[in-house]
Amino acid sequence: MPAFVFDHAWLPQGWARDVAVSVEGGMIAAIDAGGDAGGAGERIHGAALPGLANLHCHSFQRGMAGLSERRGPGDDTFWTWREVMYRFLGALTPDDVEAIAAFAYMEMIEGGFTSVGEFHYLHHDVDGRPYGDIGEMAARVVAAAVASGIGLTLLPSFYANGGFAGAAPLPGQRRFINDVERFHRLLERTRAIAARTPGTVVGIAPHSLRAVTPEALRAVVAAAATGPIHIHAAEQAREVDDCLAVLGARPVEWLLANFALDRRWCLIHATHMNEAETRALAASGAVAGLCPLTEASLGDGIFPGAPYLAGGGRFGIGTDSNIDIHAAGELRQLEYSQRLAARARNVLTLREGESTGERLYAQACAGGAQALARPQGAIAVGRRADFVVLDRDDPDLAGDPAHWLDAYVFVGGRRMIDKVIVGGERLVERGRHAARARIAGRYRAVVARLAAL
Ligand code: NGQ
Ligand code: ZN
Repeated sequence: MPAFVFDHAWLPQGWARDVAVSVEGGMIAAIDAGGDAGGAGERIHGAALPGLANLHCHSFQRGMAGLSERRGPGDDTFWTWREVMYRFLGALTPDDVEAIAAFAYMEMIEGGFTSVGEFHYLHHDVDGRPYGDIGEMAARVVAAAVASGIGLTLLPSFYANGGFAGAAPLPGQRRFINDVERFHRLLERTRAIAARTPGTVVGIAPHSLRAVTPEALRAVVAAAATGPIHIHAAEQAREVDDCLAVLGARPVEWLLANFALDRRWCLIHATHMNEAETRALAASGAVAGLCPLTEASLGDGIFPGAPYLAGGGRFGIGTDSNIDIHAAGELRQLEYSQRLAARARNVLTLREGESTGERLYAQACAGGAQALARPQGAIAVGRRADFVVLDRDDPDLAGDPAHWLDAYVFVGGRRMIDKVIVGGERLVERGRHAARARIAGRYRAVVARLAAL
């Protein structure tokens, strides 16, 4: 029964000193603030935060980071980026997918995330035919998570159509496509694969209202009695216009009207909402899956953050395209986008004197844990023993702890991360993952091979 004694730890009630934490089966079994775990604990010279969940990720896209930053012909938009992305994924083998995912997951742990929600749609071979094992790619994602040590919520994506109104898939989408019946076979196989790795959670991810018809969406949701349900919604203005034209309502409006959105649901992006949608989603209990760095990278728009939080809305954060894997960086971008739009400061707080860093971190912890159905997000008994330990010797942590979350989110970011502990296991020391050399070596070979194609 390993135990740690943290110099400082951020408990639900705030910062505490000399916090002894004992761990059983990867979970926090006891906490003694001001104690020393009977002298048995390992002293950790640092400031421990609860590990954050990364609720939205397409891990393979890490392999094209930096490859879509040249101006294309004509207007360069989300839709032209998507063409580059489809060309990139057309070359990936299962080995490539596993190597890229392992590298992305390792960077997530180094960057302050202790679990990931993989919104997984790269299911089939390059010609669109399922692999001999329909769960081949799911198994690769699980293997990558195991290699890195990250907690995994696997969200097999249901992708049936190339666009609204049941449009036929584009050639670049062949690898994603299933009908309802084949999706259920894939889901069953994914559950069997995941069951071999304890702690892996499986949910479902109908890709978007573009990629599934209302009837097919109803069938897939009805068949999933429990577990998370994630869907992309209202990321791009064009998607809102097309949805209005075909379904007669805006994407979030349509989902609210047609499904009982509750704690199981996570709407990814939810960027373009009117006031009524913002209010209703905030009151629903569902989580908005915000991916601020990707949303900025892709030119999506700005989430209506202030009214959503004022209405009690829940959110978590995701790294989505993995252009820059950085927990603190996501939270900073979230607040900064709001500031640019509102021409104001400290927009995502609710009370005078409140720390923006603390509010963002606490809400993202809670929303991420809910959306991924994982017992994490707080240093508390019964939660997973996941800790992001900031370096106590960092000069920006020499002052009052009341400012430490702000220093982490807005000033130091990942530079401040010294250790990361996942399920009681120390995976990162001095900011580096223990398996970095091996995982990075394999990833480097994939990057070199893809560049030579
Ligand atoms: C995705 N990414 O599934 O990877 C999408 C692009 C689409 C974002 N929406 C594909 N950021 O939406 O059709
Ligand atoms: Zn996405």
